[in-house]
Amino acid sequence: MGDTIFGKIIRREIPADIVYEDDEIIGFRDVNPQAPVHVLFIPRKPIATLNDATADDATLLGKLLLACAGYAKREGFAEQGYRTVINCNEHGGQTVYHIHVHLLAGRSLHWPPG
Ligand code: D5M
Repeated sequence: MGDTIFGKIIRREIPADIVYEDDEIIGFRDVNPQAPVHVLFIPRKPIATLNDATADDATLLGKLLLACAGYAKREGFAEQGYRTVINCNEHGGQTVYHIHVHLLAGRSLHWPPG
């Protein structure tokens, strides 16, 4: 796949407010926050969309979700609640083609989303 702005963040070519990092995953604040807490968790591996993930990525996808939950617990909003979202392709509202999990928290979120 082609490079994306998230690839540049991974390689530190552009700045980001990084709040979590391990050898496989980076978490950073969304530039256009939709809630008081809005963090994106991405794999260093450049998977374009959820459709492009394979069985080989199952553990990595699980780690992405666990990274979200771990962050929520450490930051103290896990009990109050939060939402994780993966947008896929045009109708899902995906704009950056490097798979990412949105972690949204800090307010009561509406359902269904628009
Ligand atoms: O979400 C893509 C998200 O990525 C969207 O909420 C804005 C955010 N974004 C775009 N560029 C940046 C940079 N440079 N830093 C942080 N956040 C960024 P999607 O699900 O693809 O619509």
